[in-house]
Amino acid sequence: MATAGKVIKCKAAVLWEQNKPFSIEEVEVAPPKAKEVRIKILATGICRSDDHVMKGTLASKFPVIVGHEAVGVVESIGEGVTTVKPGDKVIPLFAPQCRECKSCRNPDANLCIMSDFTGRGVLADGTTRFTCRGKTVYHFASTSTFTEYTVVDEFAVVKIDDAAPSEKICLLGCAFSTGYGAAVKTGKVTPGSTCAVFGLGGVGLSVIMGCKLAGASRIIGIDLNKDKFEKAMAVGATECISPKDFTKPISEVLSEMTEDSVDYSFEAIGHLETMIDALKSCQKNYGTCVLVGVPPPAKMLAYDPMLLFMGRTWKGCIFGGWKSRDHVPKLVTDFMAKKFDLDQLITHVLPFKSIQEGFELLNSGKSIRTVLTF
Ligand code: COD
Ligand code: ZN
Repeated sequence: MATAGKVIKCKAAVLWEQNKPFSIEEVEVAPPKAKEVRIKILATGICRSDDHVMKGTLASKFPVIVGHEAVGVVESIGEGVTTVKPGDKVIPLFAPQCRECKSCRNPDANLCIMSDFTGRGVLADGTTRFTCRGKTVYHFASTSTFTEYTVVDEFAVVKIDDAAPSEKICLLGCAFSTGYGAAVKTGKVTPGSTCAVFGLGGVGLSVIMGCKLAGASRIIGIDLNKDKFEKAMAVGATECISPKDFTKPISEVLSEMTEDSVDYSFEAIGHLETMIDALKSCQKNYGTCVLVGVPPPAKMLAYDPMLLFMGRTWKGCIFGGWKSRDHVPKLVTDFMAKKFDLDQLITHVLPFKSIQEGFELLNSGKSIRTVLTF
């Protein structure tokens, strides 16, 4: 492309400091260095984790360009890039896969050593490709997608089917893959089993879709907000309950509803109390509980070890446990084959310039997923 090798000036949503709104700025995006890829973003979803950076509950340097759930097209590649080429439709990967580290070599693991969950904010060579008003701007989670163009390391991007609709499959970059993978990949829900899903936001709904696809016979959705029930039933819950309707813990309610508790429980809220109640909710001898909600920073859990001693399995996962470069293209293929539907999760589509409105929808609880288009 004509822009290859040159600095691109484009629009990006910059967070200059914590607790301040996005500022749409003209930024300079440097060309990709060796083993890097410059991407033109086509669509990007708004995720709670982006909001966590804004509020300071997720570590990051400032100024920063956040956003990590997107689809784009490769504009140019640096020296030595072999897995994508200009013109390819791609998904940037916040959970990268270098294919060399110990986790990448383990068939059951997905937390690549190159992941940036601690807020380093730079590419693998230790520098950034963004500047704005003469200042260095940091990257976020190996991706940075709230910009017309971004640069990522080759290990943090994968080619997908060119025919896939960008405004929908951007959700495979985070929300859907996270919840769906928690059920089918990490929890390994079995046909005929019973499941309980705590929290019916976008992630919880994706867990429900996974449980349904895995053949669960009973899927019980739990949320304080009963407005969430209709959609949960539409995507596969067989019944929904609210803690507000009971004086006892949900784990006890579930035990009565299901004859000695559910086989699988999932926590998609991110609260310490519901994490423990989700653990108590799975069958005491063989049940599995999966933590999907991001725990609050610097908080400890206190719970009765007997809960685990009796035989329960307690696990967690990031990005559903998927190995991103191996699995994301297959998830896109499954979507194209109509194995699951993402329409239920997308409540709003807005132009990129309305990003601040998208975050207001998130914070008022009115949206499940807002997708920004360019
Ligand atoms: N009991 C029942 N329901 C509750 C309670 C409670 N005590 N408290 C809140 N809820 C409900 C809310 O009413 C809401 O419906 C739901 O829980 C939470 O939904 P959202 O919409 O706030 O959140 P989501 O679905 O977008 O999910 C966000 C998580 C909170 C799960 C968040 O931790 C997350 O995004 N996790 C993904 C994990 C991951 O891998 N992240 C990595 C990159 S983002
Ligand atoms: Zn996310």
